[in-house]
Amino acid sequence: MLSPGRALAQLVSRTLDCDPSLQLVHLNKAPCTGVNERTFLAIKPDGVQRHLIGEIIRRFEKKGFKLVGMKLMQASEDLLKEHYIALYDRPFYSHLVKYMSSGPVIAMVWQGLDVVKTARAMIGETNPADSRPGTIRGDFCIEVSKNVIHGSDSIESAQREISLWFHADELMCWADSTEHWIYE
Ligand code: D4T
Repeated sequence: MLSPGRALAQLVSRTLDCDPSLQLVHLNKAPCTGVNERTFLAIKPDGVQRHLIGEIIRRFEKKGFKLVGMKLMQASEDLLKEHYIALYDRPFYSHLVKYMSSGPVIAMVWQGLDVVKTARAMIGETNPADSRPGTIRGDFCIEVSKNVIHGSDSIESAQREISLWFHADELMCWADSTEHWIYE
């Protein structure tokens, strides 16, 4: 059972994050479900170098998802080792960490109904050769080790990755004026 203080904190957090009439509320303790589900996406160094930032953001924006956090950054090896910890024993792990830290990446948090699953579908398969045309990897890359974009593979991964890459005050809750044309 939650203490009264904690229950109140959860209620406040939930109210703040879900109320679209509040324009710019900074917080990270969101109940990430329904239309407030969030995913972590990162345009990898090859995507940045190949000038694909605008093209990739355009796809998620036009789909109807809401951008709630974004930064251009050079990720440290420590951050990337933690991010890819589940792949620690894979032969490509060190190369992956080096490549991901070799140049700037665009780290982003997107929000919307089923955004984790839908973003993965829009991204395509891990190996671009298996990705259908129309997906990001199907359209813009060839090799698995240069596959342009990362997307969280589950809601749990998304929550872990968002808190790894972003501070609470870097995420924004804002009212999207088109929302009632996107959701019932
Ligand atoms: P990410 O995590 O980058 O969105 O990729 P996926 O979720 O689609 O796939 P993953 O975690 O299995 O792989 C992470 C990352 O490692 C690169 N990779 C993968 C690689 O360089 N060689 C390989 O053989 C594999 C399987 C590509 C994505």
